[in-house]
Amino acid sequence: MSAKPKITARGTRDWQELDSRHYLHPFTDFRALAAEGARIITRAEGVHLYDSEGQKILDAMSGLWCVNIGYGRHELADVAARQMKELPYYNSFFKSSHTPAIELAQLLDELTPPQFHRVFFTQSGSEANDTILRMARRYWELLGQPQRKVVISRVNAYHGSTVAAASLGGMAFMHAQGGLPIPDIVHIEQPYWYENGIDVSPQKYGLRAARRLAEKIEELGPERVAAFIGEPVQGAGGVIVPPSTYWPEIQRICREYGILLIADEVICGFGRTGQWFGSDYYGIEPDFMTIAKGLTSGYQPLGGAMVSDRVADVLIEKGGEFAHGFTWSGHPVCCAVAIENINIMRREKIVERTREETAPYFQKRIRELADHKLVGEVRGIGMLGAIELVAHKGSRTFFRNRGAVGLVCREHCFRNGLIMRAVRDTMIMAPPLVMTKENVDELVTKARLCLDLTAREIGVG
Ligand code: PXG
Repeated sequence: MSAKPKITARGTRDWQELDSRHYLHPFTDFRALAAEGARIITRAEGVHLYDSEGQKILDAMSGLWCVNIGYGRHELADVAARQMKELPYYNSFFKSSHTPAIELAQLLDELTPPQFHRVFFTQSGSEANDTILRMARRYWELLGQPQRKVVISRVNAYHGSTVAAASLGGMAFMHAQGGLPIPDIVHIEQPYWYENGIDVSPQKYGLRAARRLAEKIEELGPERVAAFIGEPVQGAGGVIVPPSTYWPEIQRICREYGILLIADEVICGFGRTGQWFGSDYYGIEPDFMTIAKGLTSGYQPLGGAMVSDRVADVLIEKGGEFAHGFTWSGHPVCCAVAIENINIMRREKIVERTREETAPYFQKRIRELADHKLVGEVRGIGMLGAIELVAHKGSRTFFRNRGAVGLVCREHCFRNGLIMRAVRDTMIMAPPLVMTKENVDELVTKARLCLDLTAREIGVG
C-alpha cells in the first residue's frame, strides 16, 4: 500500500494545494507558482471565463490564441460524443483510414490556398512543425540535393516546444535550456519596426528586415538552404506585425533562390486575421502551412501540416514510405470536432464578420489607448492586438528592467476580470472572433483602467 496521503479537494485553497503538489505546469516557475497558488478556472461561456472564486473574466486571449468561435458551443460536444460512440479511435497506419479524417482533409483542401490539396495530421502545432522540418529535408534528398538542410527562421519566433520546434523558434530563453537549437537551424532579425526601425519608415524597414534573408542565404551558401519559416504575424513573440513590404520581399527571395517557404499559421489561421489564413491576408504562396489551435477552436487537440503540390508530388512520386507518424495522427474525434467547428464558422460567416465588422471595430477601439502616457504604440491586424508599454513615448525608450512593468499590468488585468498576456512590456490580445461590440467596449474600458492602475503603481503620473 502506498503511504501517500490523499487530499479530498473542496475549495480553491485545496485545489491550489493539490495543484502545487502534483502538477508541473507548462512555461512556469514551479516554485513561484506553488508560493502563489494557481488560478482555478471552472467553466466558460461565450467570451467569459469563471474561476473557483466566482469571478467572471473577459478572455481577451481566446484561451491560448485558439478558442476562435468562443466557449460553450454545445454542437461541438454533441459531435464529439457521437463520434466516440461510433468510432472512438482507429489509426491511419497500415493502409487504414476513416471518414472523419478523410472529410476534414477534403474540407481543408477547399479552405486553403490553391497550391494545397493534402494534409498530414498531428496532434499539435509543435508536432506539425517537426513533421514539416523532416518533409522539407526529405524533399531535397529526393531531388538529389541532400546538402540542403538548413532552415532559416527569425529571432523571437515561436514554433512550439518539442526539440525541433523549439529549435525552429527563436526564443533565446528556450535555447538556453537543454542545448538548443539542433544543428542546421539559423535565425535572422525579426521584422520588429518599433524596436529595430527607429531611424526609418516602416516600409523601408520591412525591406531591410526581409533582405536579411538574402544576406543569410548568401552567407551560408544557397546550395545548403532548404527552407525559410515564419509566422505571418509573430504571436507569442509579442504580436509583431510586419510592415507591408516585408512578406512580398520574403516571397521574392524564396523564389529567387528556390527555397521552400513555410508559413506557420498556428495562430494566424482560421480567421484570426479576418481571412482564413495569414497567407491570404499577406498574399503569399507558401509551400507548407502549419495549422493547429483554431482548427478545432481548442475543443480538441489537433494540428497538421498542409503540404503543397510542389512538395507532395515529389514525396508521392519518388519517396516510397515516409517514415513518420503519430498514434493520434488524424484522431477521429478531433477530426469530427474540427469539421463541425469549420461548418459553424462557414454557416455563421465568422471570418467575413471578423473582416468586415468585428476586427475593424476592435482595431479602432484599441488604438484609442495610444494616448495613454505608458503606451508607445498600439498595433494589430484582425483580432490580434498589442500595446507597447514604454518609459518614454517620444524617444521609444523601453523600461530598464524589461518585462517587469508588463507583469504589473497583467496582474491588474487579472484582478479586474480581464485576461491579457504580457510579453516583455507588451500587452497582447487575441480575443475570440465572436466578440460583440459590447465585449470589445468592455475590453477597452478594462484595459484603460489597468493601464491607469499600472501607471500609478510604478509612480508615473
Ligand atoms: N506555432 C505557433 C505560431 C504557435 O503560436 C505553436 C506553433 C505550437 O503549437 P502547440 O500546439 O504545440 O502548442 C504555437 C503555439 C504563448 C503561447 O505564450 C503560444 C503558443 C503555445 C503556448 C504558449 O503565447 N503557441
